[in-house]
Amino acid sequence: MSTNNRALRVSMPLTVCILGALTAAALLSLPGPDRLDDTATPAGSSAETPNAAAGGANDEPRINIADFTFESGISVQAGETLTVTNSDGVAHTLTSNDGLFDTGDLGGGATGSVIAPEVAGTYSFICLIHPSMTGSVTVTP
Ligand SMILES: [Cu+2]
Repeated sequence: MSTNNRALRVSMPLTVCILGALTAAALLSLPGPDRLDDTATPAGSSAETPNAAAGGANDEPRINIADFTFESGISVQAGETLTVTNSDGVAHTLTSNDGLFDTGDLGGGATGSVIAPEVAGTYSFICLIHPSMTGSVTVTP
């Protein structure tokens, strides 16, 4: 008796599965114009708010220091937080030549941040501890 019951319990979900698979296959094979529209949707429609409050955004601008060299080619929006990571084993600073921003001493492996100036442009900086270390950041409006 119990064998029959078990067989029933197994066959019911199986039937549902097969029906579901067939339905899915039928839907996928439909020549839906909607599907074509989906792929054609431009990706730039999700506009970021320019003055978004500082938070744990994943696309936060970062600059890395390694081997006594500032990472180059970094750009940041005016007023935005720029995260600075010191990947060396000794302390560095990232200090604006114009005194506009300064991480202060960043120990080996430490992370700090500066706020980008409000005026767009290219800003040069140095490491106060090793003045031969120089770099620049591009601030965009
Ligand atoms: Cu340094």
